[in-house]
Amino acid sequence: MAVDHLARRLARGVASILSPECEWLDNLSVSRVLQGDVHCRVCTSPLVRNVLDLGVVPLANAFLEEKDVPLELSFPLGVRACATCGLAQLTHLVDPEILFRHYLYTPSASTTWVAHCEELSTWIRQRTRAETPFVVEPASNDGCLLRAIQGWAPRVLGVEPARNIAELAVAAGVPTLPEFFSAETAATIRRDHGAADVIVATNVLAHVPNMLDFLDGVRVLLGGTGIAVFEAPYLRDLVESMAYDTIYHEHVSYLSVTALERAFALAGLTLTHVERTPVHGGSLRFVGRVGGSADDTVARFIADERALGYADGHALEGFSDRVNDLRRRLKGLIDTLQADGARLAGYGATAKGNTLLTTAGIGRSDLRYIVDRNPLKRGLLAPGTHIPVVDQSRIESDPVDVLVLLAWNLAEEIMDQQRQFAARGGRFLIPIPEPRLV
Ligand code: JHZ
Ligand code: ZN
Repeated sequence: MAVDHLARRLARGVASILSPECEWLDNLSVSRVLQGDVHCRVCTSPLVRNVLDLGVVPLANAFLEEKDVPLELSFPLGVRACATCGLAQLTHLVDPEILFRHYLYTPSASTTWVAHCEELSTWIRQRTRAETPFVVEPASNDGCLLRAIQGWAPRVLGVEPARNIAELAVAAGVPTLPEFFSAETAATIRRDHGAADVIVATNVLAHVPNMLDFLDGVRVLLGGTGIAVFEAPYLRDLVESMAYDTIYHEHVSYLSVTALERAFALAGLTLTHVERTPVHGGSLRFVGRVGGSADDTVARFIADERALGYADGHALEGFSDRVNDLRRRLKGLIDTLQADGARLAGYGATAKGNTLLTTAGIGRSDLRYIVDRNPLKRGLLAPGTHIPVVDQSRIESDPVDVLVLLAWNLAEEIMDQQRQFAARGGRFLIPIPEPRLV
């Protein structure tokens, strides 16, 4: 990326944080989220609970070239929670144009995720009544899920703001609109293609600053008997499994069912069903419809959240201390291994891995390199730590004793694939929920 282009993007990013006049912030109809002026993006109550302050860190997916290192910017990363509806959200937002217009993450690099897409596709098919359904996927990435869905629904449309990734999807045969999904985009799609029978949105609702506008778009686009299926990381799993590294600037909300039910109602949708799915360290799968009624899962989740303190953010008390303790223990374990002469590298150039490394003070002198099989990330440096991202062959040519699993959510798949490394005596360090060597 040309230096002046990067500089412009970064300058816009700073402006979007500091300036209330910034265009995209003006578009937030529900909340104006600025430093010192933080309201819940669902219920608009003031956010009174400080949950966590992770300092000032670079953007977790902003892998960069060596020459761009002097231009790298960092942004405050903190979480507050709403005592009224239980939503947890970031204290500072970065312009989605900067975060998502050019993207390096593609889920197809993980066999686990591809298998998950097959399962989700079947799950949706079983709940769809339309004979030739029209399926729309906001944030469709490289079309991984829609490719599975095309097996039973020939009419699909992806909506993906990352232009480089949308091109990959189109090349793979998945029609894709290179846009952010919003109420406005939804109205255009409905006008041009008709109502959707299915909307499926995985790992995007928590990424959207204006969640209510996104849900409004779902309502606008969904036909009367249509079904909207979502997946998003669950706040309860984040806290219980100490997945604090999944907190980064892309993830602006941390969702509970209590907050979701309220958001759906405000957008004119009914939250009709909720269940848990293990992906990404623990997520919710949930369904929205226009009209209709909830099954008993919704009330059950909400009752549990009330009992456990997730309905009013109580459950997040003490989380900060536990995170600080985990950070110290992880760094301590890595220091001890190095003192014993072990050589270490990372596996999985993940967004969360970058949060983990930068916030635990683990750097280039600790990890020689990070292996990743996604070609878009290779040859670049990890944000903040500037550890080089390399391909898997490096494990053979420049051997290490310990691989730190930065993609700990995919530990099984990676350890299975790295059996030879283990057979040679190599060990894996799994950092979350508790740093441990296997
Ligand atoms: P993975 C992404 O987070 C970003 P990340 C995003 N913001 C989001 O919300 C979550 O997903 C849900 C590599 N890998 O899925 C591929 C191998 O190299 O944990 C990926 O780069 N070899 C959208 O970045 C990375 O690991 C392997 O054998 O935290 C996994 O990234 C396998 C299995 C993976 O997401
Ligand atoms: Zn709220």
